[in-house]
Amino acid sequence: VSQQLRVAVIGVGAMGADHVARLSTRIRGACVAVVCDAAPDRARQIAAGVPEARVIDDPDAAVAAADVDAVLVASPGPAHEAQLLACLDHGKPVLCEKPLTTDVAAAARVLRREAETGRRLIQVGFMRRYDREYVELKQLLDAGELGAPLVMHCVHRNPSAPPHFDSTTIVDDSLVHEVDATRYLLGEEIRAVTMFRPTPNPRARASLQDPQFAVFETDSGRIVDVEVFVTSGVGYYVRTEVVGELGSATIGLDVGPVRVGAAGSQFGVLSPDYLARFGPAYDTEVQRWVDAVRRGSGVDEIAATAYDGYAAGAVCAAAVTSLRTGLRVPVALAAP
Ligand code: ISE
Repeated sequence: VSQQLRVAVIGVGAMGADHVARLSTRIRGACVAVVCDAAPDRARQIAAGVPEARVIDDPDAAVAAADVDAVLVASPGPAHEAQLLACLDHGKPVLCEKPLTTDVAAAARVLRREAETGRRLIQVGFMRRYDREYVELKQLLDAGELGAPLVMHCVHRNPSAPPHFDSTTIVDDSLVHEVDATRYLLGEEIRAVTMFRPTPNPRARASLQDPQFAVFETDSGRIVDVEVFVTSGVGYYVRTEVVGELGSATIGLDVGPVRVGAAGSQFGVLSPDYLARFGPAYDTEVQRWVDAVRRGSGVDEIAATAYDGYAAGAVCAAAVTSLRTGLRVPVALAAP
């Protein structure tokens, strides 16, 4: 690895473009060497803002390029498997945006191939693990300050959904964060999922099941409920409460300063979107990935691994089945 970590960013939609900006301005020890996107014009437009970056249209060639040390995958989920396998074939560390893949068999193939390399090369972009409040909540739980955690309540609201979102995408792209948060914070697997279908938002596209309501059961019998509502029309609002034997803790209240004015008292302004709400978490995540790769360990120690990505995918697959059938669906997981 040369002094600067030379990164290829594959997929420069909203998330990938944000990563390009981050890598080329705020992150120390890295630069964007290559930009790649299924829409070549979009790649050119983004690369134009980064003097040292060039465009390679073919993702395989972008991964293989001699001046690329590591890869950041931010393409749509269904494209991830092939791009991850290419990274593994070339022995290049990769930070892959969630979801790892959009089907469990593909995730298992990726996991197997990574094991064959004998190294950890894949880190999955569950950025909430780097959010200051999540870090504090995790420390609180690990230190036993709430006693045994018993129940967790999660709220996940977006102002609006991208046009390509259908009811399954809500599970794979949005609910998946709560799956990782549950596994990470509680430190155990989810053994079953039941999905409920509340009255759909009349303002949402017809056929979109939004909001969705999930109930996870963990291996030890804890219950986690999640409201996901991606067409809330309001703001970006992610809140988590853990209830333990000694008390409860809530993060994500997003209250900021309390304002009092002619209209009465009002809490702070809601984040407009996830890039604003989790911006600092993304910065920390990418900086720690760059540092870990430059040190020679392919992944950061608190990052989600390929196995975490696989397990989250297995829970999401069960959730999609439950969304269709209304039944409680057990999660089938291979051993780590
Ligand atoms: C988006 O893809 C994300 O990852 C955001 O964190 C999530 O809140 C949003 O619902 C997804 O669409």
